[in-house]
Parts: sequence; structure tokens; C-alpha cells
Amino acid sequence: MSDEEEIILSELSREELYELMHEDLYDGYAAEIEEEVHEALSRGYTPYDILTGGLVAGMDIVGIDFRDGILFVPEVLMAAKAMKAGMGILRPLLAETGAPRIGKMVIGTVKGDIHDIGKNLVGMMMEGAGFEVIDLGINNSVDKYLGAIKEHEPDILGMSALLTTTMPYMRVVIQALKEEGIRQDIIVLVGGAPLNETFAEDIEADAYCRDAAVAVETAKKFMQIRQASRQ
Ligand code: B1M
Repeated sequence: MSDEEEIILSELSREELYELMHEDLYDGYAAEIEEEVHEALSRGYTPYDILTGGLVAGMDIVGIDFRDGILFVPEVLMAAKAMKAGMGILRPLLAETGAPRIGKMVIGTVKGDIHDIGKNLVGMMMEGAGFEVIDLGINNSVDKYLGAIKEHEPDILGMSALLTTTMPYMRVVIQALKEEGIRQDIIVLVGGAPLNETFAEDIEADAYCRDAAVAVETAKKFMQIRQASRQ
């Protein structure tokens, strides 16, 4: 938002408000993003609509300009900070379903990779859908994953990778699960922009999840199969 123009948020249409969010995300204005998220909530827009229409769509634009060399790491970090500020407001609202816990998931970004926005989004959506989520953060080694699985005994392991150089590490983790004799005890879901279904199949994950909504649907589907097989 430029200093010269006085923007009155309440006068903006939904499209204008979301467009402003895209611009402020691009400029890394965390405080403005927070105000805009509050404005959108006060109008009764759902947290999911604000997340996808305002924040995720804005981050897509950042991604394109980062790829094309228009934005650089410091600017993208500022945008990521602004995105997190907005997500911080939405997180408790997305989780506020009051639904009984339907399963447990350990999730983390793989070793060598510090991207966590998508992973955080998946965690938030899973919590919102009634899963208990243990978030291991970024840069997770095999030992970190194995330790968390032994400690928390989750139904699902979720792994995220955003780099073509780090996605092969998922295979290393799955191999370790096999060596430990626990592969069949856990549902392995993987995601991240450079992955696809073929890759997931190749590394013997249970499924590739294109986005957070697909992750929730896939997790629910696998939990149903697991519960049915136990009856
Ligand atoms: Co990075 N980066 N980055 N970056 N970054 C990408 C990934 C890149 C595609 C940009 C580009 O060139 N177009 C490119 C990767 C190229 C490649 O490997 N093919 C890239 C690069 C090269 C790099 C560095 C190497 C840059 C450098 O230093 N020269 C460096 C690497 C650092 C490292 O990890 N070791 C780097 C650094 C950074 C920042 C630190 C500046 C910052 C990260 C901040 C943070 O995450 N806290 C950053 C960002 C923000 C991006 C982009 C712009 C945006 C990623 C993002 O947050 N997207 C990204 C470009 C892009 O993807 N368009 C880029 C929004 C998010 C909601 O989507 O993460 O895809 P996404 O998550 C989705 C789905 O993929 C899926 O659901 C999510 C929600 O719908 N999903 C899962 C993700 N994880 C899942 C796990 C699941 C299920 C679904 O488990 C079940």
C-alpha cells in the first residue's frame, strides 16, 4: 500500500481487498496483511476463502517473480513473513471445528530444505479437519522422523520438499522405515511443488498430495481404509 493513497479497507470490494492483500504480501507488509485479514474476517469471509483467495494466491505471484529473477531471497523472505502473519490469525480459526480427533500426523520438511509455508498450511488444514498434528519443522533428518514416529506413534507421516535437490531425501526416509520394519504401520503422504504422482509411486509413498485440501481428503480416505481393515 503506498503512503500517498489513503485506502479505506471497508470500502473495498472482495476482489479489491484480495488484490490489495496480494500487493502487500508482495511488498512484505506484515502489519497491513494482518489488518486486511481482520477486515475480511469481519465481513464473514471464511478463513479458508481468505487463505486461498488472499494469501496463497498472493504467494503464487511472489513465486512467479522469484522464478523470473524479479524478486530475490530477502524480498521473498519478507513476503513469507507477511504470509505467516496472516496465517497466524487464521490458524486457530481453521482448527476450531470441535471435531473429535480422527487421526494423528507427524509432518516435517525434509533435510536440506527450509521451505515451510506449504507444510504449515497442510498442518493447519489437517488440524482443522480433526487430526492431531505434530509439526517437526524444517530440515529433518531420518533420525528426527524416526524419533518422532517412535515417540508419537502417528497414523500418518507427512513429508514436504520444495526443491528438486531435496525431494530425493524422501526415498531415504521411506527406506529407513522399511529397515526399521515399521513401513507397513504408517501411511506416508508426500507433497511439495516439484513432486508428482509418479515420483510418489517411485519412492513407495502411499500418495502424493497436490495441495493442502488434497492432503486432508487423502488422509481421511486412508484413515477410513485403515479403520475398516482393523474391524
Ligand atoms: Co525458495 N524456491 N528457495 N524460498 N521458494 C522455490 C521452491 C522455487 C520453485 C522458486 C523458483 O525458482 N521458482 C525454487 C526451487 C527450484 C527447484 O528446486 N526446482 C526455490 C529455490 C531455488 C530456493 C533457493 C535455493 C534460493 C537460493 O538460495 N538461491 C533457497 C533454498 C533454501 C533451502 O531450502 N535450502 C530458497 C529459499 C527460499 C526462502 C527462504 C527465501 C523462502 C522460504 C520461506 C519459508 O518457507 N519460510 C522461499 C520461497 C517462499 C519460495 C517460493 C517463492 C514459494 C514457496 C511457497 O511458500 N509457496 C517458491 C516458488 C513456488 O513454489 N512458486 C520457491 C506457497 C505454498 C502455499 O505452496 O509450498 O507448494 P507450496 O505448498 C503447497 C503444496 O505444494 C502442498 O500443499 C501446500 C499448500 O497447498 N504441499 C504438501 C507442500 N508440502 C506438503 C506436504 C504434504 C502434503 C502437501 O504432506 C502430506
